[in-house]
Formats: sequence, C-alpha cells, structure tokens
Amino acid sequence: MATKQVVISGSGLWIPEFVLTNEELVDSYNQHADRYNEENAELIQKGEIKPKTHSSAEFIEKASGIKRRYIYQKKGILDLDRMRPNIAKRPDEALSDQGEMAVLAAREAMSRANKKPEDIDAVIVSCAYTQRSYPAIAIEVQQALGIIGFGFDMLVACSAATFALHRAYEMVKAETATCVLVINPELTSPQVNYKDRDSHFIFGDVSVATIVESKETCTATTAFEILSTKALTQYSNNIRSNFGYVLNANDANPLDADQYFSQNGRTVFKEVCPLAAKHISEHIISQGLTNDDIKRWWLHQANINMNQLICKLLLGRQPSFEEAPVVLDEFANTASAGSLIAFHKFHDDLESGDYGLICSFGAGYSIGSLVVRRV
Ligand code: CO8
Repeated sequence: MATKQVVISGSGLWIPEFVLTNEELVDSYNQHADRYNEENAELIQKGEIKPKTHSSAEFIEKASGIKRRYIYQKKGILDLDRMRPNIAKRPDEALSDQGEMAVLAAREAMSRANKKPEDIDAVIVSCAYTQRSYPAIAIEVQQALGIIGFGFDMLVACSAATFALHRAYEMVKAETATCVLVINPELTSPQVNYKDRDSHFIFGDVSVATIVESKETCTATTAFEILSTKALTQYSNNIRSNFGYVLNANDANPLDADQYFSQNGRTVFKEVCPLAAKHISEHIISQGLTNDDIKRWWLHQANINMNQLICKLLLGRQPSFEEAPVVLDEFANTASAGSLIAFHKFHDDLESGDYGLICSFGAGYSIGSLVVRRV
C-alpha cells in the first residue's frame, strides 16, 4: 500500500432539539408497569406471568452513568398508549430523517475541514440501522450536498463509526478516493423497547460526521493523522435485534419484544470489557507505543462502569475526565457515535505529536480502534 499519510481533518455533531430525562422515562415506565399489572392481575395471581417491577432513575444513573438523552422525536414515547416515537412518514421526494440528520452533521465537519462539496469524492453513511435499504442514505446525502463521486451505507452496530473510518482510511491510502465524508446518523429511538425495564433508558439519538483525507490536501487548523486501524469481530447473540426485511414473510409482529434491541447486559459487560482491553493494548503495542503514551482515550460510550473497568485494565488506575472524557451522562449510548462525540468535543487542547485512541465495542461483538496523532 502507498505511504500516503491520512488525517481526520474535521468533525461535526448534530444534536436533536428534544431532551428526555431519566425521571421522565421512569415515570412513564412505572405507569405502564402499574397498568400492565392491573390488566393482568388474574394471570399474575395464578403465577402464570410475572408482574412488572418499577424502574428507578437512581438505578439508571448508578448502573450506566446516563442522566438524560437527546431524542429525534419525543412525541409518542411518553404516551402510555404508544410508548414509541411518533415520526411522520415523509414523501419519497423529501430528504429522509436520517438523510437530514446526516447532512446537518456533515455541514459542520466540512466547514471545520475547509472542504467544499467539490473537494469530496466519497460518502459513507454508517450506523446501527438505516431507515431503508435503498437507495442508500449515503447517495441521498451525496446528492443533497452536491458531491460528485460515490457513496454507500454500512451497518456494524456499535462499531459502525470506527469501521467506516477504517474504510475511509484505506480508500485514501489506496488512492481510490481523495477525501471521504463519513457520517453516523444514529437514530436509535425507534428500536428502543420503552416497555422493557432493562433497556428503556440506554439509548439516545445523535448524528456525527468526520472528514478523512490525505495530509497533502489538508488545510484545517486542527488535524489528526490516523497511524493505524484495527478491527475484531466475534459472534454473539447477547446483543440482538431480529427486526429486518424478512419480517413480512415471517408473519412476525414488528412490535414483538424480539424485534427491538435486547441484550444480556451483565454477560455483555463481562465478555466485552476484557476483549476490548486486550484489543486496545495489542493495537497500541503494535505501533511501538505503550498505554501510558496515549494522552486521550476517546472510548465507546455504552456504560460508565465498562469504561472505568477497561481503563483500569489498561492503565492500572482510573483515568481523569481529561484523559478519558465521558459524554454518556448527557447523550446516553448513541450506538456507534459515542466515541466520536467525545472526540469532537474534547480534542482542541491536545498538542502536536500527542497520541490518542478512538475505540468502539458492542454488538456483533465488534471492536474497532484507531491510533491517531495530532498533526
Ligand atoms: N430500574 C431499577 N432496577 C433495575 C432496572 C431498572 N431500570 N433494570 C434492572 N434493574 C435491577 C435488576 O432487576 C437487578 O435486580 P436483582 O439484583 O434484584 O435481580 C439489578 O437491578 C441489577 O441488574 P443488572 O445485573 O441487569 O444490572 P447491571 O448492573 O448489569 O446494569 C446494564 C445493567 C446497565 C445494562 C449493564 O449490564 C451494561 O451496561 N452492560 C453492558 C451493556 C452494553 O454495553 N451493551 C452494548 C449495547 S449497545 C450496542 O451494542 C449497540 C447496539 C445497536 C444500537 C441499538 C439501538 C437501539
């Protein structure tokens, strides 16, 4: 492969206008649980089904570090007769919801990287779900922004953002593209089961974007060279959603619990933390560096306790907020976008030559990392 140096030259973040607090979520869930128990009192009494127990805002914050989340469309989620977002269907001629989220984050990334549409020749939209299969959201975004070249969508759950950055890096290295716009419009709320106590609090909506290009074409004031990328996948059913295009042929009900996100959270925690720590350590060592050389850890944002354990395994101590910034309290788990929100918000203070690590870990299982150095 050519020796071209590849940089991240800009990032963008779009935040939905609606905020949903733990307290609001818990209040509606608890009303739902009471109503469910009342309606099923007989079956519960006979021991045929279990009653639903209350959720708690204190538990959520302690178990996950999440205090609130941004939501694309709040209407409908807290309505006891619905408990799912109410997102109006748009006409085929209009920009799709994810297309719009993507464009809004992309504009900021392009502006920070000093890039015009004519400077970009590839668009990757990569996230946990796309709202349709085709035409690709990336091609729609390409048209909306006036970019000439090619675009495609990718799905890699929690590692969608890092794996897309890997592809962009390889494309610029191989000179199959000169400047790649990577966008992660994470519209998670339609896949959250707000009637499930174990997972109703986990996710939020957001969109992030990054520009990846050659160092030679970079004119941005802040840029990070991508020194190396590393990916790992290992099959697991512990995080799963059965929702997909075969649904109609299965005669399945799209509102059944298995059509939504579900997980064995404890098992995920136990299995993914050591896997992620090993992956990260091996990646850093492969670059002739040690964990202590890394000035900033832009880690996946699924759970605060996971990040603390991974950092303990890597550093033998708890990192400061400055070393491993956390955005979970404000954004919740935003599927693949979390590590890039942290990157976007917390990179300006690093000095030229400082090393950082971007890493995601989650469903699949999938783990993706990038070792970067401030230019
Ligand atoms: N309120 C009050 N109590 C509760 C609640 C609640 N909401 N939920 C559970 N409890 C109770 C349990 O019943 C249990 O009680 P008891 O001890 O009496 O049985 C107790 O609290 C402890 O329960 P857990 O063991 O389940 O609690 P944990 O401490 O393990 O915390 C977590 C639960 C937060 C889920 C934690 O296990 C975790 O975060 N694990 C890692 C999960 C993770 O990172 N998953 C990644 C998922 S994201 C991903 O991969 C992206 C997928 C694609 C995007 C999807 C978009 C929709």
